[in-house]
Amino acid sequence: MSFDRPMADRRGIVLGVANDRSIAWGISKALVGAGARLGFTHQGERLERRVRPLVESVEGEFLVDCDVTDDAQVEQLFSTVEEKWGGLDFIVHAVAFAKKEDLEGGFLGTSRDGFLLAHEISSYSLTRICQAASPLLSEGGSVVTLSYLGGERAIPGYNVMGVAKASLESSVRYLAADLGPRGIRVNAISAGPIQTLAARGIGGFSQILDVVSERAPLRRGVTQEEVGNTACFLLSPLASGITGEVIYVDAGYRITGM
Ligand code: NAD
Ligand code: IMJ
Repeated sequence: MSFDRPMADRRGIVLGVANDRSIAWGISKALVGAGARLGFTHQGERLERRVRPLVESVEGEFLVDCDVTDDAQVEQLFSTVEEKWGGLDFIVHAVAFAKKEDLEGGFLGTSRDGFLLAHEISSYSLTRICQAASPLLSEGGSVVTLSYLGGERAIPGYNVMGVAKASLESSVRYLAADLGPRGIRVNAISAGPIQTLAARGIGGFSQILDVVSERAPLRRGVTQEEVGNTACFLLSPLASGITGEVIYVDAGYRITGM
């Protein structure tokens, strides 16, 4: 392994690029810098227009439509991977969704529908993707997903997404246990708040960023680039002894935040 280009010749897919502010895009840029070969997915035609130029700018090798709730699209994604590459070294899962109405007010009012939708997209999709990727994943393979502190603390407004993140983090441990004997690692990054599409329109988001800047040991928030570099590390052989973990990239906020 080259310390200079730790991802040289490794092939992986990135799920969750919506625009150039997406955490998945920060991760993609770090991976390309480390020498990785990438394939991408987008969700629906509307996002394709925005994502295609980004994919082309890093010489992404394919871009396929993949709504994680659609089994046929998930199967199609891995048919494409098999056809293009015949195998897979890593996966970036940066997908989450809950109904807007479930991210307002309290958790108590969460509907059955809203609960199931948030869990299907934000948690089960990781297991579904690992399942479908499993026959293609190589020894030394690595999977990274994105979580948030609201999965372990009750953070105002995060509500059903917090419950889904707790489920996602637990899924990381069970998937790590199942895939570990084949030399495949699974980890989560719990990122501090970052201004992305998934953060836009969330009431009080800039106050949350202010609180982080005041209380975090580093006295600032984190960037897509910092999350990208950590993901790149976890996906690379540099992290070969790390699996089933939740790694905090939050400027230390978790250890001092109230
Ligand atoms: P983003 O809006 O850029 O990315 C979310 C992605 O999820 C989008 O690309 C969207 O297309 C995709 N998605 C939603 N439903 C989908 C579906 N049914 N099928 C396929 N894709 C679907 O926002 P982001 O902040 O980059 O979010 C990426 C991840 O990071 C999420 O898991 C989020 O929970 C997590 N996260 C975000 C923050 C933050 O403050 N922004 C902090 C910690 C963790
Ligand atoms: C989201 C909601 C409430 C509080 C929040 C967030 N805080 C942070 C986020 C404090 C940091 C962002 N985050 C970590 C997410 O995982 C966001 C997920 C999300 C966002 C939306 C907004 C638009 C929509 N559905 C969403 N589903 C999931 O309609």
